Amino acid sequence: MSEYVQKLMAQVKAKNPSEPEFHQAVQEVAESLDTVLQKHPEYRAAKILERIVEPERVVMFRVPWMDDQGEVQINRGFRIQMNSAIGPYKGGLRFHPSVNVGILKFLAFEQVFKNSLTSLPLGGGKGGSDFDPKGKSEHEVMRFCQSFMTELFRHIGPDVDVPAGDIGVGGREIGYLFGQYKRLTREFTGVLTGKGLNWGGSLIRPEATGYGVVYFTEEMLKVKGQTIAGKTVAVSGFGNVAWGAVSKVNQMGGTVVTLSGPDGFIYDKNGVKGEKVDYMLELRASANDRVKDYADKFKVEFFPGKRPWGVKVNVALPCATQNELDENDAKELVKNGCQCVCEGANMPTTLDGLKVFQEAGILYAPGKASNAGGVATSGLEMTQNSMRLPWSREEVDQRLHQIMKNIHHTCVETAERFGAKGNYVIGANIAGFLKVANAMLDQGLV
Ligand code: NDP
Ligand code: 2IT
Repeated sequence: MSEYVQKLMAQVKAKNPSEPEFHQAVQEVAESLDTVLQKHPEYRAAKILERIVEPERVVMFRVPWMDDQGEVQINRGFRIQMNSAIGPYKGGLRFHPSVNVGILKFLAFEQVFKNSLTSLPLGGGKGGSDFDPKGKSEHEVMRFCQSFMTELFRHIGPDVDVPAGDIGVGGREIGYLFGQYKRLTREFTGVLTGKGLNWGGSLIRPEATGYGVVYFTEEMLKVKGQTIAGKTVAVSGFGNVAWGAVSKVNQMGGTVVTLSGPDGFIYDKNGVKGEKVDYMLELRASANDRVKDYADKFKVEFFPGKRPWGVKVNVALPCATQNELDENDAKELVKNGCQCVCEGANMPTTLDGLKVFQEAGILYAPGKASNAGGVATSGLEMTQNSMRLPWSREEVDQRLHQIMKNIHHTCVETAERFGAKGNYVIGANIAGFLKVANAMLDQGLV
């Protein structure tokens, strides 16, 4: 770590105590940018990175709602408006009991670079609540969403900030949020993405993140003269991203042998295929937080309390949540011959895990590059909303595919240009940074 990065990290930690995920995300990026900042003193002089780590705005609010028993409940709502240098703030909403400012700041920070990589005009933001959807009734979820939007609506807008889904927020929640936004503003606009198809949503958006991850994986394997066809794949999670990834791996002739949840992982040696993929949607909708139900239903092995990284596979796609793959997991994967790790979740690999992959020289893609297909397709949804014209499935999928190929090319080309051939972390961080940094320089001291 250079002196500059050390100093920056000391400042970030002192100013943002108790936010370990945010420190982790900043450190990964800052280390990657060392050579750029040395070559280009203008970024340092203008304190671009020091500005990027400071959110443009943080909104935190009370979300009161009443449960089915008539008891008052209070949650906390947030929106982090991180960076608007290249477009309106864009990024998902997460509803999970673990949500706090530090987690949302790490996600918003990652989102800035990811959105820059998509080549679309999207700034970065993230939001959510510590609301736990687990075990809540339909009515409770609706009342919560309505109360959440009753405050959030004054901070967002189709040209200001456009939220979408993330963990715990899918099509149903976006529907309730959109309905309330419309009542409050009397406007029907593309203020949220991930909308239903009958009211401004885009085809392929539900599948987009997972599809994009697999398109990116295919590009990485191509560099080594290989394809997904015939490969065994470990997937973690069982939510929206995992589902899209499993569907696309199947289409491309690979076999997914694991899924995971907070309760453990399942091993299905015949592959998560056909009706089993549809069953993933049921599991997610049940909000029971259990992947064991899959093992019971399809009579496959279940490993309670374990993560799927000890299984022998060619490819690993972590699609659940942050820091779900640590140094030991990474060593297990490498030892068992895994050749490619492509992140569907945001920051699923710890910094120590990441070093293991890099030292082993296997293909490794950071989420901000490989999971950008979700937000990119949200960008395409915004375009369709502005045109008031929906595109066909083929058109959206083809654009998504092209965007993922372009991001891959950008990562490879940038890494090589800055002397780090094959390092997707450095490629993604530098390319994502340059566009935002130059826009900030153009716009003066903002
Ligand atoms: P879902 O809510 O659909 O699924 C989340 C999955 O991760 C579930 O299996 C969930 O189980 C599990 N999970 C969540 N939190 C934890 C935890 N603390 N410990 C263990 N497991 C956990 O979310 P998505 O599929 O949308 O999101 C998955 C990942 O992908 C996240 O990192 C998200 O930020 C990222 N992502 C999502 C995009 C999108 O468009 N949806 C786009 C790009 C990235 P449970 O909830 O039951 O705990
Ligand atoms: O992490 C992410 O990129 C998302 N959750 C999707 C954000 C979006 O605006 O579609």
